[in-house]
Amino acid sequence: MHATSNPKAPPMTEEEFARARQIYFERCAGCHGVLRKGATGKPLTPDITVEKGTEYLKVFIGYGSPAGMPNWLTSGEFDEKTVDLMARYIQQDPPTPPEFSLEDMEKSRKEYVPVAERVKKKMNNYNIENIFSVTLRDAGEVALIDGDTKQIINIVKTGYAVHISRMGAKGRYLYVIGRDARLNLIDLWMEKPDNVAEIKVGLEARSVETSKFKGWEDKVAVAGTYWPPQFVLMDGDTLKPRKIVSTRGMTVDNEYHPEPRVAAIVSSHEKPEFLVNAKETGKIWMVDYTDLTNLKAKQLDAAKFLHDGGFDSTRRYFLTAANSSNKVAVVDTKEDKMAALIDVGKIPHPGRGANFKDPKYGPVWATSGLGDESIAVIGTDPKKHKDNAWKVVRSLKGQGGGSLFIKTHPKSSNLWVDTALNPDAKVSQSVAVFDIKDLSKPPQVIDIAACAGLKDDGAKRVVQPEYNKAGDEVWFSVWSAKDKESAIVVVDDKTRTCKATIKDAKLITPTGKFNVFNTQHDVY
Ligand code: DHE
Repeated sequence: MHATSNPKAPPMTEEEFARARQIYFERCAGCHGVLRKGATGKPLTPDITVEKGTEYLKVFIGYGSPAGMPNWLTSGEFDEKTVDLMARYIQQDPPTPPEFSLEDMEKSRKEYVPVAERVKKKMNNYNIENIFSVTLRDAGEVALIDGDTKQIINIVKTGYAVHISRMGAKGRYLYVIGRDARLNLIDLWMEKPDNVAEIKVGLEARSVETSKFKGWEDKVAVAGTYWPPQFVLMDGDTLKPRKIVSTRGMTVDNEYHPEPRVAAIVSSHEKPEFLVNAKETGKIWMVDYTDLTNLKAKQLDAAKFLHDGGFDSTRRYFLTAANSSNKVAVVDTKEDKMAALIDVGKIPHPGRGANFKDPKYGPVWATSGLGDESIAVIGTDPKKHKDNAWKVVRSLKGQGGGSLFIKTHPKSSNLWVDTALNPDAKVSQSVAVFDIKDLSKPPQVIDIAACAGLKDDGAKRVVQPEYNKAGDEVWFSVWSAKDKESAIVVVDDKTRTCKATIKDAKLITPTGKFNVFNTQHDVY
């Protein structure tokens, strides 16, 4: 049997423990933390879970909660036995995974095509700027889809449950990071775009970015890990690791935290710096990448727990969610200092957020959230609209809690809001679209899953709007379990009608979609 320090914890065999540990890593650690100290999800340390007991925990795991805990049983992802296994597992002591050094990283690194042997110019006829990199979550792959023809260009092997794709500043290399911390470098100039390099940067990761400041384009790449809690700076074209920086340390409340996971990273347009969110400490690191030997980094006190975010339309200010504080933190990347901490709705979750011109309040950035239906619209122009800057100028009412992403485009007057994690299937399968020209009107609700016309009864969660380069199409994933059919639905932005559905047996669990041009230039 597996030995644990709390005698009241239910028994488990070593075999059960090993299986549950793997499932926990794949499904739970992202929200609850490797050490189970909690962040987006509640803390699950044995002092709490043993008190609650197996039966209570099973209900939560099986049916989820409106605040964003997935319904693992009723969605078909876990069976009864797995729910029972996980309810017992989280009452055991959390195992501490090993550290991961620069040497471990270097050993894992592969250069499939060394720089000298790479193509010297674009060797294909694709309109690269309109390619979409689509996460095939449970397949450990991304699909590269031609945004013009809607044809799949290639399915590229990547890490497990890829989290995001980020485009290099020069528009050639695509950086793709898996939850298992495998980072792939894809060369879009190849006749058939594919991997040219790969590295494992830790055991669990969510974020990657490259240098975008003028003169430094793609020279340095950075990847942040959830475990170990650190980030690594690498050469942009070979992924050779150069410097690891640990994020362990004191929180904004001056308490030590052993696992401050690295959440969103963005690349400053104002200075040769990366902005790195350390989730649990609530600190935003500003890392100067010009001298890796004498590394200079400044830490700004924001709030807990930092998650995702993006720039305002001028790309000077970084707005990021501190989701357990129900706040949005604003960093001025020109002055390297906090500009504001703004109270918003429950558990803000912007993705990269949405920038548009509010007819009454001027330039704004908006976020929806997991915890309630509110959409916070925040003024972002301290020069010409000083009174509105860094204030919630309006709160829109979306379809409900469980919203993950919000999106618009400079050429559009629509603001699209998903509700992918809402427990009501009707809500999770549809999206709300607001008319930016008249935000007093209630949103139109569009049943995107119905457009996909899928033949089976999967979860069909509609997730993450993403525009094409021209800003006249918006793409949605219709996301079902890996043994069910999924699809991508393309909506005509002007008419708000479904224009195309991309279906293919290889499109397994599509979630995030990243348009090359929009990702390269931080257009959202
Ligand atoms: Fe994400 C962005 C972490 C679950 C799809 N997600 C991010 C970022 C972080 C993060 C830190 C910002 C990266 C950046 O900008 O550098 N996500 C986490 C989690 O910890 C969490 C809550 C649980 C987990 O175990 O991973 C989680 N995320 C999910 C999903 O279940 C989603 C819906 C489906 C999937 O593919 O896993 C999902 N996350 C995404 C997407 C983005 C993202 C599509 C990028 C949005 C964008 O427009 O930039």
